[in-house]
Amino acid sequence: MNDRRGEPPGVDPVLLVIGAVAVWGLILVGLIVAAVVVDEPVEVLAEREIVVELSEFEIHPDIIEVGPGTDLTFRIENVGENQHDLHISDEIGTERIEPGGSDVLAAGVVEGSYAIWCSIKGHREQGMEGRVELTDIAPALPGEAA
Ligand SMILES: [Cu+2]
Repeated sequence: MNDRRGEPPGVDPVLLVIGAVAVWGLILVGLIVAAVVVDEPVEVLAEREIVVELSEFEIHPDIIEVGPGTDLTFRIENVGENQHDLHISDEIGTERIEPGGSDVLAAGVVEGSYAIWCSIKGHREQGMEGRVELTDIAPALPGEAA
């Protein structure tokens, strides 16, 4: 019988080997995935311009469905009576748009669904929020520019 009570506490060497192999395996998989992702160019299958209207307190249309590979541009019109803006992330968005004003936001190729919102304090909570939804097909939208 193998009595290990006399040995210093530690990890079984077999487990160490298994752990090392697992770690190297994960690193290898990570490198392969990174190489594939880096090598694959973003394929633009369609360019779409969507007219989005901002008002108190909504974004219209609030659901924008686009197909894979869509290079999306927002043409934003503030039809409300207060300043508004349109954000697609915390970092990316328009400046504040005056009532009656407009702006253009190039959102780039849609790679997944995401939220859009007005970043002015309290506006998102009151309803100025929408979503870009990535779908298999891209139906024509009422707000779409010709
Ligand atoms: Cu707003």
